[in-house]
Amino acid sequence: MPKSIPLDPETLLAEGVIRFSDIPVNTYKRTIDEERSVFSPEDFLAIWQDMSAIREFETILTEIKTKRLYKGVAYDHMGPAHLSLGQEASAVGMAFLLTPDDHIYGSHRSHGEILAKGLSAIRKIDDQALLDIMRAYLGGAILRPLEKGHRGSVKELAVKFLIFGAYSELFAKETGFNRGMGGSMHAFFTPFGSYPNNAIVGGSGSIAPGAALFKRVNRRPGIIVVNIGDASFGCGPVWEGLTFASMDQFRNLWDKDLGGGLPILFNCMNNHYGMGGQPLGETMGCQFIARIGAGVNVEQMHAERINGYDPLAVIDAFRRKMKVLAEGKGPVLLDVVTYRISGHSPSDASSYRTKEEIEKWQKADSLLSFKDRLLKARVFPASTLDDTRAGIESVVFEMFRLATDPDAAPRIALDSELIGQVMFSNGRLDKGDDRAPELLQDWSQNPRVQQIKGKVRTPLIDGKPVPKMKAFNVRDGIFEALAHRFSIDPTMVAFGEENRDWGGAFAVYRGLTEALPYHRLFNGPISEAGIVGASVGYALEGGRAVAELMYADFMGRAGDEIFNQLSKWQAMSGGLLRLPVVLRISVGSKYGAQHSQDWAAMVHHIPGLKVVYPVTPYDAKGMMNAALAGTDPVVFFESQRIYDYGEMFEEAGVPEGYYEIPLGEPSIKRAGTDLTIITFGPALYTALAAAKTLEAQYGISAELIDLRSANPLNFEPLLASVRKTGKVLLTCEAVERGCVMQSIAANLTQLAFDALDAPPVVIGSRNWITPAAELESMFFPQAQWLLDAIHERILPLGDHEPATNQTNGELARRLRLGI
Ligand SMILES: Cc1ncc(C[n+]2csc(CCOP(=O)(O)OP(=O)(O)O)c2C)c(N)n1
Ligand SMILES: [Mg+2]
Repeated sequence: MPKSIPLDPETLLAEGVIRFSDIPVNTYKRTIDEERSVFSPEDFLAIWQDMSAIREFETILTEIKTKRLYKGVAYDHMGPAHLSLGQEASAVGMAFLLTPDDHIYGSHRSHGEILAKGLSAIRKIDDQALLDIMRAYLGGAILRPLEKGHRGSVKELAVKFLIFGAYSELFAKETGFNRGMGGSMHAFFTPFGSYPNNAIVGGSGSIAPGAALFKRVNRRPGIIVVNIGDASFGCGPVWEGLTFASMDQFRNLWDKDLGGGLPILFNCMNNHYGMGGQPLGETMGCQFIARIGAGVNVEQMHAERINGYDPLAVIDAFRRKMKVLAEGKGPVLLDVVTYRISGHSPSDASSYRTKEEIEKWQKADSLLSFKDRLLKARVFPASTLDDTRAGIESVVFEMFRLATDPDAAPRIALDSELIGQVMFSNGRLDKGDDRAPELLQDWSQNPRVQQIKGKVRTPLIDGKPVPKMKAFNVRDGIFEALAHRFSIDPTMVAFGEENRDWGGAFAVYRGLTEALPYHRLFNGPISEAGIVGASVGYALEGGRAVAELMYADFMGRAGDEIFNQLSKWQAMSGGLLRLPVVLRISVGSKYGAQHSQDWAAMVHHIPGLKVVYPVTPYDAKGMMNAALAGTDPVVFFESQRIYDYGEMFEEAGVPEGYYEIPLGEPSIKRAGTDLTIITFGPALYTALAAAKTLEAQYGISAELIDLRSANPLNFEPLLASVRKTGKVLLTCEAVERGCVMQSIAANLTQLAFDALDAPPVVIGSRNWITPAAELESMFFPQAQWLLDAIHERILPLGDHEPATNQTNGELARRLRLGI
């Protein structure tokens, strides 16, 4: 189904002006008396209580960080504490109307948001469900110390649970929401609808649109709120998230019954400071964060500036904007004016602002003014408000005390393997939902499937190699794996640049356009961070995403999303969240310095990612099948150089049916006895050519092993081979310095030193920019280089005349020059 968006020169070249509409600023004016028809007295009291809870929670932390003592309880909190004293009304206003189906994402300064969201959720969840949540969560570990002696209601117990779980998380205790693996800047509790908070400021900006995408695609109720600081609106990923969230296709091209624009509200907690820099008047030029909405889409994101010192103004805005989102007219942007009275962190001396300024905001304090208004309107006598505040303060203090108690709130043992155990979930997930997967046609009708039917899946046909045009190739292998999973898992979506009509930049997706509706395969904006970030958000919510980067060199544009987000959230959640994302990354050639580099080593270095690089049709299909059946993030490298290669190793050919190749198992592509050659990526084919020459010209039998996976990796087959041959050469097409093979070589040296006749030799590409296509043979390892290196450094090859300099002396010279 091709899209149809006609471009007419007459329209596009016609004269006109672009008109903007007014963006409301602090327009809320209702009195408490007027609000009595909207809020019950219990509502007013709840707002007051929640603001008081946050105030006390943060006050205790300030004291503990600065004095290590609060009301007789001594505690040394070593980690960070970014406090939000002053911002209570914004947090409580934000959370008040949200249900547990509405999910919030945030930043390093989110204690108040987590508490507000939790307190609001507790009011909306019935007692039995609350008990079920608390009993099930971490096997009841958080609940257990609280149940003893609790005499109040279930809801009161849940409030304790929330505060104890939050403090415990901050203090790195096992009774924390994330078993202490998240900490102050990353705490969250999904059963109450609070999702990952990000210490990479603005990080949630690219993730949250993926969460909203999940809600739309899978027709789930609720909205996504992403709380972002004002200074973080300078972050690229936030802008990419805005772009992603506001794509016209949601309303123009996607099935109407999905509900239209993404249900996401970008909520700027605008306290007017970064750490000390000021977006207003110094580091940004928009003056009002709300103005940004005007540049994003025609509706200007329904942007408004709101008085975040008045919880009722914030609630009023949320009420109106949630309606906008329900009507499919999202995204929305709110610019919530607030102020942090506390420093950026407790060590902050606030040297960047005056005492007078802080005093003015203290005078305008949202707790004082709200109380004052409630009293003036005679909603409650002062004693009711005072008692409520004292009551919640004592609960907060008690939970703080309990969280510092090593018996009630222990830390994981220092010799525990827990952190190692949560790095990967290593699970299986056939489908994320029981719905029937949405497909537009039967696969038998699909042109790509029909074309593949006529292809040869074995290495030979009539005893001869299969011509390229007829061979079932690497592309086809990946396609078949994707088609299979799309047919099983209704939550699976794929997106990236030029993914749909173009069929993916390298035609892997050709045929999927006909088979899948827009919401399962679509073009993202040219926003690598936005694309990878959205895949993270989509998976955090329970879906399976396949994101694509057109060239490995573009990983830089999605650096944070790959290195800090995709990789870390499973472990930072204490193993509670899963991240079934396959990030397809195509490695280029012939396109010069910025389109032809293999960056597998970068992700190999990052804990929490599975990194694979299959280069045969058999491996590509089997490993993609495994990646798509798992629950971990897999960075799946593909080489443009060999997309159209047929199967050359698997005698029986590539099965038509489903099979998996476990990630982490190297593959012996050719057995041998004299020398081991280990490859990663398309260097397999270079090494194969070298192995053939070694045999034909020098009578040397080389064992050829394709690593296929950099992490995890079973070293046993490598060690068995090296123990047999005593000699090993490793090669890949990444530049030699710091490449994956260096680390494999170092490990082999440690694990099999006694069996080696010579040190492992690594041959990668030169430590240069990738030159023009015409000069590539100077850059990428050639079969000749491998022969020369073997001759010079591993095993003299009789009368072999080296054509290139692969000596140790040359290696040392290059190292000295840094090239
Ligand atoms: C990517 C990134 N850059 C810089 C920092 C350091 N940092 C932590 S908080 C902060 C200021 C953020 O300001 P804002 O977004 O307004 O949030 P606020 O702290 O005011 O809540 C900075 C620069 C960071 N954590 N992440
Ligand atoms: Mg700020």
